[in-house]
Amino acid sequence: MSDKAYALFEEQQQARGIDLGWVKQQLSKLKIETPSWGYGDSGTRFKVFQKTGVPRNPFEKFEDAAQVHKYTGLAPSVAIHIPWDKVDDYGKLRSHAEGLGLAIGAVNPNLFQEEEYELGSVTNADAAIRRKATDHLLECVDIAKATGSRELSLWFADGTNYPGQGDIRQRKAWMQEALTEMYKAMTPEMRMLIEYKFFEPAFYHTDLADWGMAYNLAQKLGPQAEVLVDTGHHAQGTNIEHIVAYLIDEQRLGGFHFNSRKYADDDLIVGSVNPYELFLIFYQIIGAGLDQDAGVRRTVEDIAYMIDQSHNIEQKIPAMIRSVLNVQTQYAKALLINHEEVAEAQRRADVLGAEDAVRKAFEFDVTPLLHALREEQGLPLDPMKAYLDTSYGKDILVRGKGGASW
Ligand code: LRH
Ligand code: MN
Ligand code: MN
Repeated sequence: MSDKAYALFEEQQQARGIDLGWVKQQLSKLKIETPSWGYGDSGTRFKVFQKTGVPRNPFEKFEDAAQVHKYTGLAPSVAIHIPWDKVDDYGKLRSHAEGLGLAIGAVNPNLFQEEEYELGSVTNADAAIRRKATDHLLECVDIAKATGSRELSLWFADGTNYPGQGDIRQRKAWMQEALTEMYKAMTPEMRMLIEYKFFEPAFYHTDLADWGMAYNLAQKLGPQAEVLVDTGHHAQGTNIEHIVAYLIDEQRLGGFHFNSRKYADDDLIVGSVNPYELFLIFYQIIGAGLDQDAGVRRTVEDIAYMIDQSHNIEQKIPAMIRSVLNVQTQYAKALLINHEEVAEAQRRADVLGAEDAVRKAFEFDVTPLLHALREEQGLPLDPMKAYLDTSYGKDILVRGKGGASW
């Protein structure tokens, strides 16, 4: 790294009133959870592609995830999806993860891959199917106890394809009933993250279609229920950062599933298409963190940053390294916003001045800052190169084809 580049950068930021000591401190606290399913075989609605070398079981998924953390220092936990990651002994999986320097993160119940769930899981008109689905939610609470996970992350494929197919209000009641049962089973340390998505696989109505529905349900359930924002789950043009600001202010933003979306829920690499959106999301979060209101600050510290991506055509470990680095880069840029300068422009009703105060932070090249940070943390300056220079990617080819898939 060039010390000169960093010295110049520091000088430039100091002149703007930005304290790089504080920026680095914030950056060193950034933790991004990666999903176990991002390491396995995946695909599109049309085909699951089988790659050579993908993990054959949950234990190997953690081994691959450990590589991402080793070179980036950013990804110390891994979310699991049940039954994709079902094992006989979760204590064993936990020790394996811990031995690799990782923790088991959010537990995601899977209520969309069994035959019975064709017409819905917790909102199915058949009471026996609703019972089975609710029992699976309870099973996941028990798994979370064994894995030491704090988060239970819920997404439902439930919905209908045609008007009249289901009783929307009745289904709403069934959803609340099932989640209430789960909520009561949680320990006081746990929290339920409720994810929404406006379409797919159901296309007429989705039982939890937007943040308002998820928020309303969380409100009814209690303080341990919060909303999860998957950046891919919105209509084109939706102002996601507005939703983020609103939920933080209501102290109900539980976390994120980061990914990049061009058309629908395509789960592409976060920050690859619209890095400015990611930057603006962080602008809202950082702004709320600086707020005097202690409640808002607590919420900000508790936000679970998670990746939710499937890597179909790209190599999975480098794709995950790219993803967490993209998040770090946009976070670093957002930390360069001078909030006082923005507020000052707002007071003057200076529209362009306020917009400029935000945007110009995005335009800085934060490479010298990230290099300095990694040097201080004993990490390689270029984590991607450091990983690609090893033989890990080649060594895992002995696993062959036909690994774990969703
Ligand atoms: C749904 C979803 C959900 C997870 C994941 C596998 O679209 O994003 O968050 O269950 O897919
Ligand atoms: Mn998601
Ligand atoms: Mn999704």
